[in-house]
Amino acid sequence: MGLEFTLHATDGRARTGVISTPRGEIRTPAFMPVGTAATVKALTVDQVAQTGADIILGNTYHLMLRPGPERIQRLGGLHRFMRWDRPILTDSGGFQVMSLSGISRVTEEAVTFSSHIDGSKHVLTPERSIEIQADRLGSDIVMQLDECVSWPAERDRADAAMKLSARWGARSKAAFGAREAQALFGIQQGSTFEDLRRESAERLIEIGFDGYAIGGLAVGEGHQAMCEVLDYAPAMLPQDRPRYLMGVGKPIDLVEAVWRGLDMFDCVLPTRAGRHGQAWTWSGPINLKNARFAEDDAPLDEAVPCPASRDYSRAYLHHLIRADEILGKTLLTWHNIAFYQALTGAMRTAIAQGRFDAFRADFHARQGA
Ligand code: PRF
Repeated sequence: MGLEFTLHATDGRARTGVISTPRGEIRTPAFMPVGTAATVKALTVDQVAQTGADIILGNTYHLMLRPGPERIQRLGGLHRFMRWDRPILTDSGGFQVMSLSGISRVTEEAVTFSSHIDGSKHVLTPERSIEIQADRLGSDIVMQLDECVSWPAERDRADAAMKLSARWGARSKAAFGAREAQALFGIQQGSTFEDLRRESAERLIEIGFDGYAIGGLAVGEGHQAMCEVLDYAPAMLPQDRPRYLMGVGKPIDLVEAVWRGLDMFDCVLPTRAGRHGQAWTWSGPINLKNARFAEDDAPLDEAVPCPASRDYSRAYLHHLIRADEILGKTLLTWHNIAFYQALTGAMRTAIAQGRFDAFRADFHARQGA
């Protein structure tokens, strides 16, 4: 077993605990900044670490295309390559193929796709995805290859993708074998069909994983439909293993998912939207491009323990973003990641103190959501 998961407290369905890996501890609920191409865009690893992030996410899809997994292995693995010595979770590639590549084709054997960079053809099997993640990159938490259908999905289509994902889960587990220092997560699919979600969970539990992800959400169904799935899906997964909601989300999505029993999250939103001037604060989201910040001398959010949140005026950030200065992207990304870490930290404390319902109500009130 490549990781230990210790639950410290529960409050309703919400949980707080620690995932222990050989590279360090991950406090849950945890938000993983996205480091797609061996970088959390616009930040140094020291800045990422300073926000309190325990783990970051990397992408098989991007790294297999550029600079190539074999090259990263020759350079000592992904941790050494990018100078991040804490845990890394890598996504398996399938989802990025669907969302980013040109033509793609899914068969029982593999997903075949053309690169979004140069159009070159590539094949990704469950076994090759494991090899890239576990052996070449040296990931700490490896995700199985899966097929995520877009929304809305016809039942037959969602059923077939769920079953293919389960078969790929079994092949992933066989390829992963028994590893001491690395962990393998299965991914539940089934779109918004409760019985398909249940069958998916049962098939994955039968295979046996170190942790379980909920995939196939935040693909266009909207906040409410996602919450409806999260009302039943987490309870289908083992209580004593980490539950990871893939590609989610806005701060309010995280709060709602934690309330329903999720432990881990990743999303490009704080980094991507940050580069475009969007910032999240304890008083709600704001966009620094807005003219109302042109002469606002206040910092972004004094309550967030990050230089980007405390030491620069909104007026200065407004100017940097309007002028498309690199520093504007860095500071907004840094602040947003620090805010997400402050948010998961506050949720951990609220759960430990048995006041998560009050925290959630207060968060809704302050975010105007
Ligand atoms: N599968 C994988 N990665 C993902 C997803 C998925 O379903 C999602 C869905 N929101 C984000 N990232 N492998």
